[in-house]
Amino acid sequence: MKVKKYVAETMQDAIFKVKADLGPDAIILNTSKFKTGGFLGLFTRTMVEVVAGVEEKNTENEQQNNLALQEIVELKNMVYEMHKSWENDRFLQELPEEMIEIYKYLNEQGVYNTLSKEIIKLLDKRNPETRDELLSCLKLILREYIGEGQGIVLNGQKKVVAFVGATGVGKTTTIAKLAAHFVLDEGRKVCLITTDTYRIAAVQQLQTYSDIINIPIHVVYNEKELEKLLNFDLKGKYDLILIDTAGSSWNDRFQLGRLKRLFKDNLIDEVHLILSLNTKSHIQKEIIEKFSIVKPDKLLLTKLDEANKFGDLLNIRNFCKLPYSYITMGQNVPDDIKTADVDILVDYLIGDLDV
Ligand SMILES: Nc1nc2c(ncn2[C@@H]2O[C@H](COP(=O)(O)OP(=O)(O)OP(=O)(O)O)[C@@H](O)[C@H]2O)c(=O)[nH]1
Ligand SMILES: [Mg+2]
Repeated sequence: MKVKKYVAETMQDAIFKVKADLGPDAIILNTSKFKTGGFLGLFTRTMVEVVAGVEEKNTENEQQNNLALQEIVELKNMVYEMHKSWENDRFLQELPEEMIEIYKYLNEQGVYNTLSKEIIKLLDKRNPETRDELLSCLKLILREYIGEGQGIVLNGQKKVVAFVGATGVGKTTTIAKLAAHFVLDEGRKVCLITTDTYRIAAVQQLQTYSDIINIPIHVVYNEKELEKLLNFDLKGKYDLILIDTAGSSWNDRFQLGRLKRLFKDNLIDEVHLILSLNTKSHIQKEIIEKFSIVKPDKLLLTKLDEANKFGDLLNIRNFCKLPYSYITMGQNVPDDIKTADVDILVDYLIGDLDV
């Protein structure tokens, strides 16, 4: 029991103090009066002293309840895991050996378990009879999940395309690769804009590429300058304008807010959200959610050369249906980039599958 002493001028005040401090369950253990103050026995005041206590049973109970709840949650999780593994075993038992191999392979590639199962079920339904049939059915299913890649298609149109993404995913390098491709392979008039004015080196980095490819570059500091460039100074002069942006952490609301303001006037035809494939799946999900603020049209995947698993090519589909535009697989400008051809992506995913 928690016991405390309260002093007040009246019993009522003392009890009020007790209740306020110990709550309605408090009990009075002792009361007494005493005199205080005054001079030579005059002007003294009579005070009331109350000793009250409250059972600490409640907090102990609360702790016990919390412990019990925690145990229940742990037990529930255990049952769920057991059920999952039992279901898994049953699921596997009913499958032919080659399908089990494929299922395991997809799991090793980091494909979400539910997604692997879904794919195996679809495969099983198609009832392939030979090994070749099995592989081509699997490829067809994966193709459907991954979807056709959609690079930048000009078809006589002039386009403004912006690239956004987390810090260091390869935005600037990818823009240089694309600029070189459109200038050298397609003979287009290309111009670069950078809004990445936070790091001095960032402008310099793009400037170096623009010098090598021999195309103009503009640096803009705010949305007004961007609007002026796109609406007046550069309007109609280039087949393709590529916009680089400052990398922002997906938690950086300031940078994301700035991006949103930059893009608000519908001056941009396509926004590509760049994702590095060496980032963990659950973080990809967060990044896609955070960057949805700038309404990306396509996803561009970088650093495939650094990834050792390719399950995310499918996992990303679970939370985002935007088409893949390009993939990059190295630091070399301009070579290490390809349109996100669905067959190439399927090969990345099941290239060394042997059933
Ligand atoms: N291995 C590999 N490295 C790449 C690839 N693309 C870019 N990089 C490297 O990744 C690093 C960062 O590239 P940047 O292009 O500066 O990335 P960014 O997104 O512009 O970075 P910030 O502007 O700082 O946000 C550089 O060292 C690039 O060479 C790729 O496909 N594979
Ligand atoms: Mg950059």
